[in-house]
Amino acid sequence: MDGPIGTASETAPVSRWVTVHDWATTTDHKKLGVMYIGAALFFFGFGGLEASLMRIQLAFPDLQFLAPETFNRMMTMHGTTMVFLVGMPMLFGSANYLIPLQIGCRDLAFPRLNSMGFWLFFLGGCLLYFSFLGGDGLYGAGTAPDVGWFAYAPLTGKAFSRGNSTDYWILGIMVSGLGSTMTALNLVTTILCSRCRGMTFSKLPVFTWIMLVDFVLVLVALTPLTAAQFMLLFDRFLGSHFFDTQAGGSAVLWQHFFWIFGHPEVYILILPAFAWASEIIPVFSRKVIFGYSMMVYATLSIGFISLGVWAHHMFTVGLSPSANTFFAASTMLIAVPTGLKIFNWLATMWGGKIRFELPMLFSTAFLCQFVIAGLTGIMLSVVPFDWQLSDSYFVVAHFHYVLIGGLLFMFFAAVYYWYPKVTGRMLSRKIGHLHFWIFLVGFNLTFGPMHGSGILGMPRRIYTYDAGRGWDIFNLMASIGVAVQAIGILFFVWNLYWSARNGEEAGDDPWDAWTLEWTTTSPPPAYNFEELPVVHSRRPLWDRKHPEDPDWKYE
Ligand code: HEM
Ligand SMILES: [Cu+2]
Repeated sequence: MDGPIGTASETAPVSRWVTVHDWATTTDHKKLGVMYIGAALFFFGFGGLEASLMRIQLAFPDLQFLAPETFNRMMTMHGTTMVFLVGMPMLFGSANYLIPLQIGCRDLAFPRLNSMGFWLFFLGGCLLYFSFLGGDGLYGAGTAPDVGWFAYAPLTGKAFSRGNSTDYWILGIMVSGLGSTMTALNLVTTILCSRCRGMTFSKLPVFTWIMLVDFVLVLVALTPLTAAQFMLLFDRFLGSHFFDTQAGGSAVLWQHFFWIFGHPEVYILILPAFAWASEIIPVFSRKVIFGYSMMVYATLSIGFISLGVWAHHMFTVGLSPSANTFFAASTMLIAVPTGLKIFNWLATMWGGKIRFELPMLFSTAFLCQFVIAGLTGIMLSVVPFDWQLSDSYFVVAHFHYVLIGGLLFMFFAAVYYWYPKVTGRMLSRKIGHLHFWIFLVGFNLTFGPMHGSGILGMPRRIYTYDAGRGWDIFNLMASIGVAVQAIGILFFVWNLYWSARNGEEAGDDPWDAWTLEWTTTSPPPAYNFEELPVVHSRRPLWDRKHPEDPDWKYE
């Protein structure tokens, strides 16, 4: 206690503010990466709560748990949140954190732009949620937006959507989208310009390759959405009639604009899962990834084709038969490169020394569930089948198998894999197994039965239903499944918290991995590398560990 003024005990509260200030003003890609992931989990809490409320309402026929208007709001906020405020930050968070480490540089090309991108994204999300404090929805009642995450015209025109909740939806997503555009541009520039010596495009880790394609998609896809949102604002406030069918506008025009964004968006959300799987599966199979260049070309063609298939969301709108045929065929075409990837991951595992650590466990579940999602997707691309099942619970089942069975399972895999790098500690294996098995059961219990209720004709976006249509048991199972999933998620969150303090020390390279991020300390120092690395192959760390048998001899 005899030190100078401001000894430890006196400065403790001050230093907490210093920490907050540090994070709030940081331009370090690693801190921003962690903040993106933190924001994703924050909004995931809201999105999950909204989903749970919907599932409670749908657990039994004729329930009156939520009012119809409230159900619409929960559905809109859930979909919008999960797509823009959970899926997107997962992408940007992992890319922000990992790409500079993987390509051997010290930060993104524009560090301050990176910080601005994050804060715009985050404040856009907050703006959307401020609507709960009084946005007024359809018919001027209530608060949060209630027009669906797709905001179909003419429902979103001034005539039907009174109050300002739709404006919150437009502006919140626009602001957050502006941030995403900046960050995507920043990451593209970084990958193009900041690679370390020797890191040619043929040596780029598959993760970074897939992310590069993803950011280009972000740039291409967000633009039509922003344009459409401006047009909608003009309709609502400046007397234009883009989407006003009474004055020569077109409601189908909105759908075209929206889905030219919306379909690639689905690939924007799933490509990170492919990127994580392409790092994790080889490391835990102790083999190089099978068909590196095939993986890259498959990613490029997925990115390309995904821009041309949007109208499969509009098969029931009444486009011409030739348009429907074209979009059905191009949709089926996407199955080819996607199937190729699945084949390559399996071939990577084939004959490998597989270690079923948690990241691998989640990846294996991802493979199984994603195949189901892919198969139901191909079924839906068949036009007469889609006429029957469009806007039914079959579709809800299909896209949740993509988004949860695909994206979320691989997100968990990625967290278990890279958490040691970020924190210096391992996640608990015991809690992790509880998380895995409980969540696996809960997820399949929730969304498996929806295929059934969908085939039996249950439409999506209904807030209740009569008994005796054969839907009851499927709905009850789905709602119980949500409770099970929630327990799984609680174990995950508990694991994140508990292991940060009590986890086993990780060391720099706990999985015996191969890419550059594992050459730094865990957590990495502020400037990543004291000396910028030089690489000679796709697995620089393998070369360093096995100088007698390096990869560059074979590539
Ligand atoms: C935690 C488990 C989840 C449950 C129980 C759940 C449940 C639901 C329900 C009941 C609907 C309404 C379906 C309808 O009436 O059309 C829905 C819609 C939707 N969900 Fe989920 N969901 C979950 C997780 C997710 C995740 C992780 C994502 C994306 C990353 C997601 C994306 C969507 C989208 C985009 C919609 C469409 C909303 C709309 O049509 O406006 N969901 N979900
Ligand atoms: Cu689509």
